[in-house]
Amino acid sequence: MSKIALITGVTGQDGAYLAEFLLKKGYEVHGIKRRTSLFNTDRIDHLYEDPHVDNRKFILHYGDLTDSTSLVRIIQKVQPDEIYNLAAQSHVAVSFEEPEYTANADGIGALRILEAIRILGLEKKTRFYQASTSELYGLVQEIPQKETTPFYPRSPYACAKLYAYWITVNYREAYGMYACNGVLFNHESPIRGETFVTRKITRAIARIALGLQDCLYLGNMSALRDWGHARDYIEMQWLMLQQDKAEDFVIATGVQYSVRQFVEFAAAELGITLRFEGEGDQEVGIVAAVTGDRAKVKVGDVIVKVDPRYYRPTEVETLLGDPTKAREKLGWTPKITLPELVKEMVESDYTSAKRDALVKMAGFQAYDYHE
Ligand code: NDP
Ligand code: GDR
Repeated sequence: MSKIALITGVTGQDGAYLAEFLLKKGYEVHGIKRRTSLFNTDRIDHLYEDPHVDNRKFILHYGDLTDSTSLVRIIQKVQPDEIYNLAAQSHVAVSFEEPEYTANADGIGALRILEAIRILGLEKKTRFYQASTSELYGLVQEIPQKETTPFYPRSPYACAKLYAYWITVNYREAYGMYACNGVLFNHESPIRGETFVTRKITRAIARIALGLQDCLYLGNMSALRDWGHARDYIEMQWLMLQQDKAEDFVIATGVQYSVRQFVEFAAAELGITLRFEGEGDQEVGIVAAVTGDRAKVKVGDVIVKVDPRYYRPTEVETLLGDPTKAREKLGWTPKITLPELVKEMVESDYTSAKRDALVKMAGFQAYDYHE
């Protein structure tokens, strides 16, 4: 009998990689997706199986983390061996605009699943993974951050995730459930959401290089992050549920870069050397040199500007993880470096932008998008 996994947030970046990973391992994979007015399954369309076919291995259910009834019904029907709770309103800046919804989905949502497991008497059968985050460290108390570093959340998102973190620990201790937190640092990929800073940068640089966009507007370029590749981090989520005893783990690369450096690396992939001038709101990125024939920009063009609208009311300035526990106990080390990640993301966005440029040249206006 193959194991059964249920993934919330299956239509997101991590959900898509995890579903593919578990299917390759022979799991029967169930995913929860939300009803949306347009299709939201782009990232998992390649895994889709026709519902008319028998013995499907990948099955989607409508549900929502803010709706206990749907969660109880799905968990009762699926009887999962493992639940990966990846669903969340995952954008930190947006959480300042939608704090109550974020608390409901990201905080209470985890509780709803844990309670569903308990109500259905599945405490001994179903293992639970909570997608916790380095944002918990917020205003940093220690560098690098590890499992024992105190938390200091700095956004409604991080406060909601703090609740989810502790309720997971509490259900483990109170009811003996196999429930654990993966405290994951930022991880990115070509299918990262377009409004997170890395993808916003790689997408904009590709479009600027092809003349589809003039400028990239960013917020705090001095923020420091420990960026890994989502594909590397998925294996960890699975490994954490395969241990004898449930424990919480930090997952990170242990290497840190600034947003500014990320922009420089991305531009360099297309032959653009950037020079940064000015300070604060006045800082700009100017084209200092162009090599190769992939970028249609000129020396002296200003292609990066600061827009204070992207500043956050409270910022997390520096995150750097110490993944020693994961390395020692789970034998895990990340395989993909930041330069490799940037290259993969830029190449993917450059290919999409070339398609848009062709559409534009053929007389159809390409989708113009600056967020
Ligand atoms: P994404 O934003 O790409 O995906 C989030 C998923 O959650 C989407 O499938 C989304 O559905 C779904 N979702 C949102 N709200 C609800 C809801 N109310 N009910 C059901 N589903 C919902 O996030 P990632 O894949 O990047 O991250 C996965 C998880 O890991 C998240 O919980 C995130 O907070 C956490 N995390 C992510 C890190 C990262 O760097 N990527 C680092 C640390 C933690 P839809 O497609 O319809 O929008
Ligand atoms: P983060 O990721 O907040 O770390 O949360 P994001 O990519 O949004 O921001 C990283 C840093 O870049 C700065 N920044 C900008 N960010 C965005 N989105 N847009 C901009 O224009 C911009 N300019 C500068 C931000 O201020 C920040 O310092 C991500 C999410 O995936 C969370 O769900 C997850 O928990 C954490 O990573 C770990």
